[in-house]
Amino acid sequence: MALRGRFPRVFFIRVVLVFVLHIALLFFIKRISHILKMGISEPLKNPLLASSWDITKKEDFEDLDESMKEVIRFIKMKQAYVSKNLKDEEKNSPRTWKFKDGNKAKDKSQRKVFPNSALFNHWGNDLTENQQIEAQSLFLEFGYNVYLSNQLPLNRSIPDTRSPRCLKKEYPAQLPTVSVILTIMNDAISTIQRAITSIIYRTPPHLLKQLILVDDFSPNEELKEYLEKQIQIYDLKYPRLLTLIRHNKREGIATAWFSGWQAATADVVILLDAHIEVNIGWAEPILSRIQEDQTVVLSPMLDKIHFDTLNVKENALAALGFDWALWNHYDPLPKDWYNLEDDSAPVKSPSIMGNFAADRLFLGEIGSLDMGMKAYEGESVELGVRVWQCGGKIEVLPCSRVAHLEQAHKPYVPNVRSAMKRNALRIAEIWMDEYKPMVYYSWNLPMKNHGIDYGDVSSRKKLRKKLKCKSFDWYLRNVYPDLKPFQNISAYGTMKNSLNEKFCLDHGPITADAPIMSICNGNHTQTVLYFLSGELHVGMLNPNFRLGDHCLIDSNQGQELTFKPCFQAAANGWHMYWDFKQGRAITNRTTRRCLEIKEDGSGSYALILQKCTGQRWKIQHIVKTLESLWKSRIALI
Ligand SMILES: *[C@@H]1O[C@H](CO)[C@@H](O)[C@H](O)[C@H]1NC(C)=O
Ligand SMILES: *[C@@H]1O[C@H](CO)[C@@H](O)[C@H](O)[C@H]1NC(C)=O
Ligand SMILES: *[C@@H]1O[C@H](CO)[C@@H](O)[C@H](O)[C@H]1NC(C)=O
Ligand SMILES: *[C@@H]1O[C@H](CO)[C@@H](O)[C@H](O)[C@H]1NC(C)=O
Ligand SMILES: [Mn+2]
Repeated sequence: MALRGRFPRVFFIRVVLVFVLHIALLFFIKRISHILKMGISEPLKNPLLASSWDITKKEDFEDLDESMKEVIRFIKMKQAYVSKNLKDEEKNSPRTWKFKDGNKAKDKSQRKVFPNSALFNHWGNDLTENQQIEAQSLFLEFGYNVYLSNQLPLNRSIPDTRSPRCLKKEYPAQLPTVSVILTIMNDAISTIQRAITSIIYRTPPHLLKQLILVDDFSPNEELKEYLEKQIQIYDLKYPRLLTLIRHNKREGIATAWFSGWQAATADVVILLDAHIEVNIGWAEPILSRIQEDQTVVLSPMLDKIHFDTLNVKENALAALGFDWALWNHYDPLPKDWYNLEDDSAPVKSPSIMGNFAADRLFLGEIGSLDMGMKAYEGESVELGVRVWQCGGKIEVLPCSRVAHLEQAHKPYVPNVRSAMKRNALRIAEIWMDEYKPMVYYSWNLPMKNHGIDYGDVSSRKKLRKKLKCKSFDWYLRNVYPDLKPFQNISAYGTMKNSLNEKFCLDHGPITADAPIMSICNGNHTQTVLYFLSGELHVGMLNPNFRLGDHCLIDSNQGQELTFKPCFQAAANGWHMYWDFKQGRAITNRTTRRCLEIKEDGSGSYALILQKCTGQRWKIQHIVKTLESLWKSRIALI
């Protein structure tokens, strides 16, 4: 009791000290990552090192990427929380705030420090506040639950997701050897080690010739040193199995694949992310299929490791397709496949599933990897169209299962969209012939003077010629008929009225049934497609537009306009055809009434149909080459 008067000050000093250490810890995790200096299965410890980082300096704050800003906001939040509690303490509040690490508080339901963080939706209820902060900062750093990953055994079992038919299959004793290549980009050590462990345990040892790690200049600088040490340890048990390649700058996935492929010596290469766990019997189906046919490029079927709980969920079997922006998505299984009535049969796929296997020499013959592809995104489609057009094929193997850790966000891969846009144009220019405008439409770019540098494509075009690769038209007809081209587009992009060019025609919210005018913002809801037929589609370009797109129609009620699904409007004979020439009025073909806008008194505009008053419209991009483009084509739809 005598100590009571002094207690708050002692407590305060302790809190401040622990805070300094905490901030040091958070920056340490980002900047130094000594975490790495552990033995293979030693649990990771909290590295507490001092750091001179001063988060109060504004310009430093501006330099940080968003995720680190978020950490700092959290720290500040926590500081506010502590000082509040400190006052409580002084007021002799019964509430005490233990600022010590430890699992003591397990019995109590913990306050959520990050109520809005996706990490804690289904996980982490029993973590102390300090543990929550550590877990959250690791999560922001890597995009998945590294805190939990660090605690799970490296050799954990995961559910066997193969169909019963797969278990009955027998594979030849003699199979090709394999070099497994793991590409690393800012992956956590324990996650990489779990990938390595699963591969070593679940691949027949006499077939596993190499395990090559390609580190694409991960930001955690000591990864290389750490991995080199690890390799020495692995070498004692598995001589010369592991190899490490580290890029000196960030190259992107295609070049990382290339580096791995170049270092490989086995018959077959399998290229995987480093945040995976291969499942039982994963390698044999791949190796025996390639033994049968060296021109087939394979993707193991990916199951999902949840980013938060790290539980494995079986994914439904699918092929991997893409849209005209060249974003990948899962496609339904082909009809032919169902006819086989065998759920272990390989699935023909338009593209690879991010991870793939190939005969090493065959991959070289078709140009290995396009190192002109930068950063991340698009490489699966590039490989997909190249393999098919140049004489190979792609299959997904239901009996080969690899669990893939999803990332809730991708730190250190800033601006995925702009990388994708650039890579998509590159693919379009090299491989897509007269269909390349589809990609430009989808990205709402003009065909010329778009200002996007997609690199030198001449050597890849030469390669295509040398290999006598087939056309993209062939690819669409024979491999991917579900990818429907937009035909007869005469204008695309935003649509502005001469009355006020700050406003653009806008679809509005997804559920909207009438168009609005809103301040031009480049949002996809403001892109329109105007067809030669006179149809005016508003909103995001959709390759299956016949099902999903919205057409502007006259509701036939006074001045009002409305949206209807285009296929429905066409089927019902609704009036959906508009006359338009660039810089002119938009008129109803029947009544000659005009689509115009009217100020509503509050500075906004409403769209109306009225007697023409001379308003003019402009659509951003006009298609000039249309006639010649389609003249010789048989309609594909
Ligand atoms: C993992 O390794 C430990 C230690 O070698 C062993 O006791 C355990 O059975 C292994 N677990 C699995 C699932 O293989
Ligand atoms: C495209 O336009 C041409 C020429 O006007 C026409 O013959 C063809 O049917 C149109 N195709 C589609 C799919 O509307
Ligand atoms: C784009 O449109 C969507 C859907 O209407 C909306 O939620 C979003 O806020 C818009 N973005 C911008 C930058 O206006
Ligand atoms: C054009 O006017 C006719 C006659 O009023 C009407 O039935 C039709 O819906 C209108 N169509 C468009 C696209 O405005
Ligand atoms: Mn991945």
